[in-house]
Amino acid sequence: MSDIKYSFGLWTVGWAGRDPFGHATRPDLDPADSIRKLAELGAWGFTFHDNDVIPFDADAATRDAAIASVKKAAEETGLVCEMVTTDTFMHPIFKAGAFTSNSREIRRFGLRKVLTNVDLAAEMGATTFVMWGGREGTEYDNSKDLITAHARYAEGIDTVAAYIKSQGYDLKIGLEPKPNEPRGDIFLPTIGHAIALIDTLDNGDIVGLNPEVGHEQMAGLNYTHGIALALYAGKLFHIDLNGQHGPRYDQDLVFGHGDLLSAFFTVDLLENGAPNGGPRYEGPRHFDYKTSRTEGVAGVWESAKANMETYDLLAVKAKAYREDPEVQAAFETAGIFESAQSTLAEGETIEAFLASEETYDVAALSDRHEGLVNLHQLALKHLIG
Ligand code: GLT
Ligand code: MN
Ligand code: MN
Ligand code: MN
Repeated sequence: MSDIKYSFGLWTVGWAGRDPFGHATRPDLDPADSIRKLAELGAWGFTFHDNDVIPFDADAATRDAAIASVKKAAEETGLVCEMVTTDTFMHPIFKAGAFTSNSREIRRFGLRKVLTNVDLAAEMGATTFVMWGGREGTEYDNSKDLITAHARYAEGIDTVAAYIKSQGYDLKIGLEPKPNEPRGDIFLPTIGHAIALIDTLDNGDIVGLNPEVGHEQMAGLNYTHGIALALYAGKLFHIDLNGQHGPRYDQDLVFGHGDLLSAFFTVDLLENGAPNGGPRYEGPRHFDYKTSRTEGVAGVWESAKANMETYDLLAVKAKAYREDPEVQAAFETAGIFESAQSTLAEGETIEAFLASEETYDVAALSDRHEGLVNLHQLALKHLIG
């Protein structure tokens, strides 16, 4: 395998197959065993929710033992705990949200759970703290004051960010958008919505995004465009890679097992950067998928391997695509390199621009051949050739 840093949520391999229509199809796994197995398969890191490891009702001794067991497995294998996240969705107390519940007591309970978990994240050496607000939302538009709910959401996130700073932790928050499921409508449904809310925070400098492939695609959106915007905004702090077939329930397939062409362009952007350079994603290649419930335990590890294998294969193909002189020539024809020139010249004022006698050959410009089908066919040939 390549030396790309792959990381896995313990809840991904740990999913026993319980869904709204059926019981578990596999046994629950011991998180420490999962860490050992992931290390064996060549993963670099792991991530977890507090309750993937520590039962919701755990007393202090149970909690300490659970953390010690995971730490021991991490130390033995060298697997890095790079991200920690909080379960604010499973327990019935969070049925109407944690940070956006109408109940102030529930919000204070949720905040305490998250802040306690920030301490654990720092203790584990994690550098990213993900917040997926799965229950922050509604089924009915009149069930919350929608403006106030966003204010409470912002308040909660800002408080967590302020706490991270006050403790001097080396942690950044990654908000994870999702349009729906489990709520009818989840707040911060897309990358763009999250960036807009971050802009209102006092401590937004340490708050960014953890976009998931399938979640953007559930909203009918283009994941690669979304992470490009997040990179441009300096907000791509973490990623959740998986597969999805268009707008429907959250499929959480293995990376590349959904829209393969989209996965190719995602890998191309992550591994090779944009054609004209610009900000790069330097974090771990993190997978958040679910082993299909048709699979036995063998399938859990086959699926984990398949994620890394698919990414590796796409990385090799994306590199060859970008190094192909024909592709570079097609970039030139399409004007991709010209797009790096600013529209106004350096120092050119708007007044000077408007006053200039510059003329445009509208007919010739309209006839411009972009050669985009050729360029895309070159990509396709690299992908399946
Ligand atoms: C849950 C969700 C994922 C999020 C996890 C982080 S929880 O499994 O479906 O997309 O990344 O809280
Ligand atoms: Mn998902
Ligand atoms: Mn996710
Ligand atoms: Mn998920």
